Amino acid sequence: SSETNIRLVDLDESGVDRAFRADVMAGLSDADQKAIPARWLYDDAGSQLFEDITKVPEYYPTRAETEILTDRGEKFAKLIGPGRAVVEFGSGSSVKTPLLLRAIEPGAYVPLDIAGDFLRASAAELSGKFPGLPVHPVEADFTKRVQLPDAVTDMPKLGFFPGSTIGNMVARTAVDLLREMRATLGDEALLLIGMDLIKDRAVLEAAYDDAAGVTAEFNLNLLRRINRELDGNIPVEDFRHEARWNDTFARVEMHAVAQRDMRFTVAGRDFAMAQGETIHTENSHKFDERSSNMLLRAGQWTPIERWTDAEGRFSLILARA
Ligand code: AVJ
Repeated sequence: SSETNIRLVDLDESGVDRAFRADVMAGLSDADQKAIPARWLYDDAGSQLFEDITKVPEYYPTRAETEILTDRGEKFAKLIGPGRAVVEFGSGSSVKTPLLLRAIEPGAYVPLDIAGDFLRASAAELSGKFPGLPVHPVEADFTKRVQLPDAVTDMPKLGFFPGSTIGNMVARTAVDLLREMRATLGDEALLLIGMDLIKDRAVLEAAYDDAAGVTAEFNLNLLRRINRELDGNIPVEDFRHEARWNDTFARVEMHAVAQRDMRFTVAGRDFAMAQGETIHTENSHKFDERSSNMLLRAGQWTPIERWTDAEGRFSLILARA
């Protein structure tokens, strides 16, 4: 919708992303635990590295979710029915979308993403695969309520939020997002959402610390991005990637661990780190049946069906408004 011409990225006079700088400066200044929000992992290099992660043998979520989407098409068709506008939150380059669209005979497809060029390119590619399906890409920050295109106003909606991206959020933020989705999608809506499951700690930690070192690169790329975009001199080669299961919060945490005492400068400000101190860069929360139901209920959604892959590693949940 061209009438909503919101500035999604706010650059200063020298081209620096203000929100990125603010998050990094605040995150590196925290005396208790340095931390930077995970969304900044996804610059062009980071997005490519995440694509590479989905192919390493230890990272099971993408394959497990794809298996569910491939095998349960008939069940989706029966419970979801035809004619819904499928609204995908953070569509990116999703390879999973065609599996869903093929199964359910949608009335329209509305991919939402903050990365506009990427969004339009993948929307065009998807259009080619589904001639006759109206596709209405919307460049938007889907963490807030989104005004959907007029063309889908009268269609019931199916929200699609695969990948366990909800797991990147702490409970409070996840609940806020689910409620915003509920407001965006309306009273008749359904939501199909991926949530990764709690499992053996060694399996979880390996999934976020693959032997080939792709996840390590993904994590340390954030420090490289800071150096490049915020005029920093963080000694990236003196950091080690760590994936750590936090059992209290049921999440895998990614940290960048300083290997020696150090000082560095970012955007004109000096920082110090002691050997062993970390920068916390990502949370990936894992769920069981009860905790996922609880989260959905808190976010104003009622779970109606759940599916897992054959090995029981990952869940795809259908909920109604
Ligand atoms: C894209 C958020 C689903 O948490 O599993 C993968 C990101 N980080 N390996 C996840 C990620 C490290 C991924 N999500």
